[in-house]
Amino acid sequence: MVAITAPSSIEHIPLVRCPKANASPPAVIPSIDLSAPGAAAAVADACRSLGFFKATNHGVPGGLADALEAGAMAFFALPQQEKLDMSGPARPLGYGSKSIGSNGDVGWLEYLLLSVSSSSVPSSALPPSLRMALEEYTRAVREVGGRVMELMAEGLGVAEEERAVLRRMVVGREGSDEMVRVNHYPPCCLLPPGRDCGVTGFGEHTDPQIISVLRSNCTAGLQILLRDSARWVPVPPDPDSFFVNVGDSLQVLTNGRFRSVKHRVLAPEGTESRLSVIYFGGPAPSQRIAPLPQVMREGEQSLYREFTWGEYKKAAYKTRLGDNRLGPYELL
Ligand code: GA4
Repeated sequence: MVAITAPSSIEHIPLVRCPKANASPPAVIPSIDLSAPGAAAAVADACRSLGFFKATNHGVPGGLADALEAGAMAFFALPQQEKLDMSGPARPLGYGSKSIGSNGDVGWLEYLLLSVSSSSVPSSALPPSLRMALEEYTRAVREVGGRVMELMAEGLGVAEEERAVLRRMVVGREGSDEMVRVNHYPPCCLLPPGRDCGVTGFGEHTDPQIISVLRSNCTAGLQILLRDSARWVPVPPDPDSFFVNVGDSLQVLTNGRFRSVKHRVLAPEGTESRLSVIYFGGPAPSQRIAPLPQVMREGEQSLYREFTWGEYKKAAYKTRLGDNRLGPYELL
């Protein structure tokens, strides 16, 4: 853990203009065309091996993300007190700066964490343009999440008439627990340029939900952990694509076939800030999280003690970011 003692430069960060994203990411991050034949098998492969992939050809117009990025950067450029007054401190929802969760984790970032109801993002005090951009963006990204969950089920071999099993736990389901998080990582230049300043933007963790769908501007920083080689690899940013994470709950629903991915963000060096927006697809608090009968082989034992999403979330919020939250639920 890096102690962050330098003064904050979180106010007045200019909007970053994007050069075209690198067209050929390192082979390690699978890039999947969601509309191509074979997408379901590719999604399942990526979720088994990495718990992470890049989704292209997703159908979300670029303008939605651009509008949200502009609105978010204008919001983060406001004086600290105004941001707090508008959204309230993150406990856990609202505006947060450097402090993550309530158990002592810190990072080089500020953020907005909001809950999403099926029709709106309840953030009534936010500037109207930001609120509208968030609502439109969230509606579109939720659809990407839903489509991905269908492809996941198909790739797991679930029969056609039941392929909506995962999607229906989250999308359009009364009381489902969807959230959206806007993270702003200002540049952090604690060391001479060219040296890895190594400051943590957001510490390593897995997401507790079913899936997370992330989009960032063109500033790098996201890394994922390759479980097999215990190696951190950078994820080249691509503002035209989404990145999908398998969450802990999906690991349980698939009885360990899909693995939740450990990821982290390093603070940007140089002059450009990183802005990312993440949609977290969680089910209703009463949803039972246990291996889906549709994916289990005959006689297969569950690897996890069953829980509800509400129980797991409550326990998760008592942990530190880097803790192994599924550990206490593992059987065998
Ligand atoms: C990680 C995924 C989401 O960002 C989040 C985070 C939450 C928070 O920031 O309040 C947590 C973290 C996340 C898991 C462990 C607890 C709770 C911070 C933390 C230390 C919103 C979520 O749902 O879980």
